[in-house]
Amino acid sequence: MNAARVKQAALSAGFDLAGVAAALPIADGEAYLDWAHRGWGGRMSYLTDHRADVRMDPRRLLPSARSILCVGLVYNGPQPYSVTRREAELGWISRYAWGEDYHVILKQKLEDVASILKQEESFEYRVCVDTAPLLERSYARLAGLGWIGRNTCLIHQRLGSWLFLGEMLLSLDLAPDTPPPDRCGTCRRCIDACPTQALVQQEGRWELDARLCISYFTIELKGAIPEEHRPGIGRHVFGCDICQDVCPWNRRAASTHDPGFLPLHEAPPLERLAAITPTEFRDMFRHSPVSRTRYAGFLRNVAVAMGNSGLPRFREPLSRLAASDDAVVAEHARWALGQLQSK
Ligand code: B12
Ligand code: SF4
Ligand code: SF4
Repeated sequence: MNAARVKQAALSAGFDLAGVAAALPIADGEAYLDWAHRGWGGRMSYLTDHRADVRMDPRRLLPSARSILCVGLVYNGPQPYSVTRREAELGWISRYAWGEDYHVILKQKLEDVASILKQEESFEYRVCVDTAPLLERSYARLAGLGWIGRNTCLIHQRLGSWLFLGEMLLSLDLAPDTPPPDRCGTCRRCIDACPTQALVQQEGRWELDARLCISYFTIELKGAIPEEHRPGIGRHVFGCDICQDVCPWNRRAASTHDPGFLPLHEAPPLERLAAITPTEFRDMFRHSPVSRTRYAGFLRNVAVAMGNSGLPRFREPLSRLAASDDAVVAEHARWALGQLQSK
């Protein structure tokens, strides 16, 4: 079987992009270890524990691996970007979490690709989407899917950066693709737009200090959000899209053709979110990436967003959250009340 056939099978299974990289260690691995050792992964221990070393060689995930099929799937829709939604009463859920959980959708499609190809030849494979210790963006770049922008996202010249990535490690020997040129040029819009200055230059290239990123605070960080970082979070209740919203390559970004990514939750009113019960939270976000924050983490984020809204009418729902049994939610709500008071 050759690389063209494998990529064709990926496109016929519904992926927007497909390319091949060799299943070998890569130079970005060193930069990754530096990043992890510098502590820029914050408390995401799954990035910095023994799994940091696993990331150095894809053959540690599948010893027989010779090639990596890298795929991209667009999740974007025609809805306006967060930087244009100014309504103070609305929270912002980031674009990637509006629909169903992408892990499930991409894994199923990759299994479909394996089934198609298995009819023609037998091989070993392993499917990865997000959670495996693999440098997904780096391999996707090597497989020709796009370049890595200063916002650290993989960008495709025609489709933009609203892409999920997935991989299939394969025991097949396939001809690798070549990475495209970096097309950021002299632009630095993402760097200037980031409200928390999380994009930092490090030895000539831009990296993300996750400890400053809104996406990290609102999705990954458990417990209290450091007070000094709360104002920068604005009205984000799950993730952040700003450094992609402002990217010129997303001005005419493609829209998804996958019904699973049709938006269910976009910019919900904060007042409604502050009042949801645990059962409503489960029902609303059962199949969505938002479930990762869990109920209390989500209410914590809603409290911060209300505190940053400047709207006095949020005092009442915040007073209710301040009486929460969850100490973290209650403390963030008290902080938010203080913010509204000081305004
Ligand atoms: C941890 C994690 C996060 C962390 C840290 C993000 C980060 N930039 O490091 C947090 C929680 C902040 C996060 C946020 C988001 N994430 Co995330 N995240 C991951 C995860 C699980 C690991 C990433 C990682 O290893 N980070 C550590 C840094 C050092 O590695 P890296 O960013 O991959 O960078 C490597 C290469 O890109 C390369 N590189 C970086 N810069 C440059 C520059 C040049 C010139 C070159 C040659 C190479 C190069 O070297 C680095 C290794 O040293 C991946 C899935 C995976 N297994 O890879 C998803 C992933 C990166 N996330 C994804 C998404 C969608 C997001 C969000 C958009 C979600 C949101 N809306 O909130 C944001 C985007 C924020 C941003 N600007 O990056 C997608 C990215 C798709 C894309 N088009 O790039 C991934 C690939 C998940 C997936 N399977 O689709 N994420
Ligand atoms: S996701 Fe938001 S906070 Fe994180 S780097 Fe991009 S703009 Fe900054
Ligand atoms: S906003 Fe500009 S610098 Fe940032 S990723 Fe896009 S093109 Fe590159």
